[in-house]
Amino acid sequence: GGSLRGDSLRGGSLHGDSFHVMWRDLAAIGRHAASGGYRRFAWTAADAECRAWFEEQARARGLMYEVDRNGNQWAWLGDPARGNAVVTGSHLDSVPDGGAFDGPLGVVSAFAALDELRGRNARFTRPLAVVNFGDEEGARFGLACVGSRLTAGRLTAEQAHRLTDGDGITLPRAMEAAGYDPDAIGPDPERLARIGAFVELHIEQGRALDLTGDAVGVASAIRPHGRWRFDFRGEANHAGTTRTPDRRDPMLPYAETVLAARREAERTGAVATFGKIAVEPNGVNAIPSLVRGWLDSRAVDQQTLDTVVGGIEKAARASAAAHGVDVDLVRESFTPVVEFDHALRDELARILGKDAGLTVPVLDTGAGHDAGILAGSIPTAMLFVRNPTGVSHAPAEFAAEDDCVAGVRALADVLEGLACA
Ligand code: HGY
Ligand code: MN
Ligand code: MN
Ligand code: MN
Repeated sequence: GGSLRGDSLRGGSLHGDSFHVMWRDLAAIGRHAASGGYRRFAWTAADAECRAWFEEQARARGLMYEVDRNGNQWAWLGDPARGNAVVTGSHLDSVPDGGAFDGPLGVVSAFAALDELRGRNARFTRPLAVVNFGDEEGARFGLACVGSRLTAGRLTAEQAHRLTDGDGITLPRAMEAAGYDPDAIGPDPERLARIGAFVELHIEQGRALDLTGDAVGVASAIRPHGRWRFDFRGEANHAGTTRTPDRRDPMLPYAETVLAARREAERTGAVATFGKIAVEPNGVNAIPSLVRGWLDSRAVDQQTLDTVVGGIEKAARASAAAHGVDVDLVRESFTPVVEFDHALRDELARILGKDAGLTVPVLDTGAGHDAGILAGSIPTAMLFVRNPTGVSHAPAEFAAEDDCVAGVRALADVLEGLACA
C-alpha cells in the first residue's frame, strides 16, 4: 500500500479505473482546510454536494435513481418491484473533522463493485441497489443513523420532527431547505420489504485486521452503545468578584463526572467519552450557569454498559450535590447489541475464502452503522477493510489503496455470489 490520504488513491487491479476517479472527485467535497478533515453534516451545502455526486454516479451508469421519503438515495440496477433485492452502500455524511473513509469508502466501493461485475459480464438474477443513507453520524441533530432508523421504523415521524440542531433548526426544516418534503418523513415498510439482503462495506475503526494481517474481514456484531446528555445547572456570576465559597459552579461536577467516566471505563473494560460540551454563557470572565456534556458509552454487553452509565450518573449526582448544582440526565439514544445474520455472515466468509482456501476473520465492533439498524429487519452483513492505525473519526483515518481495492473485489465477489447466476 501507499502512504496516501483521502485524496489520492491509485493503482490496483480492477476492471477499469472508476474507483480512483470516484475517490478523487469525492475527496474534494467538504474538506476543512485547516484541519484536513471533513465537515459533511446532514442537509448542509457540503452534504448536498456529496448527494449531487451520488446522483451523478447513478445516472452515469444508467441506474434508476431515486430519493426515498427520508432523503436516502438509491441507485437501482434491475426493477426494485421484483423484490428480494441485494443492497449495498453506506453514508456520505461525516463527524466534525472526520476522515475520508468512514462512510464514503462503502459508497464508492459499492459503485466500483458494480462496475467490476459489469466488467466480469455478470448475469444479475436479483435487483441490486447502491444506497446512501442520510445523516448516519448524527453530528448535527444528535441522533445517529436517522435515515436508516426511519426506513426501518425504528424512529417515528414525530420523533424525527423533534430533532433540532445547535442553531435551533429542526430536521424537517433542514430537509425542506435542502429541497425535500418534510411531510413525507416516516417509516418505509414497503421499501424495506423489497430488500432481501443488505451488505455494508466500511473501513475498520480499530486494529483487529492489522493484527491478524488481513485486508478484509466480516463483521459478527455491534456492541451496545448510546448517548446521554448531562445538564449541570448552577449560577452565573462575576469571575473576579464572587468569593469561592459563594459559587455554584457547574463546571466542577462536570469535571468530576468526566473523571468518573474514565474510572468506570477502566474498571469495566467499557469505553466512555465526553466529546462534546456546551457552556452558558460561555464567557471567559463569568462563572457558567450551565454546563452540558454529552456522554458516548459502549460496552461488550448490556449489563456492563448499564453498570458504567449507572456509575457515572451516581458520581455526577454526588458531585453536583456537593457543589450546590442541579443535574439532569437524558438518554438521547440507545442501540442494543446487534448480531448480524449468521447465515449471511457465513455465506460471505465462504464466498471470500473459497478461492484461496482462506479463513476470513470475523470480528465485532464498537462502532455503530446503518447495517446495525437494518439488521433488526432484514438479513444484513458487513465487510471491514483494514485500517493500519485504527484511527477513525479524525483526519488521520487511513486505509492503503491495495486494501481498498481488495475491499472492492471482495464486495464484488459477495454481490456476485448473492445476486448473479
Ligand atoms: O459513532 C458511530 O459509531 C458511528 O460511526 N455512527
Ligand atoms: Mn462514523
Ligand atoms: Mn460510518
Ligand atoms: Mn464588568
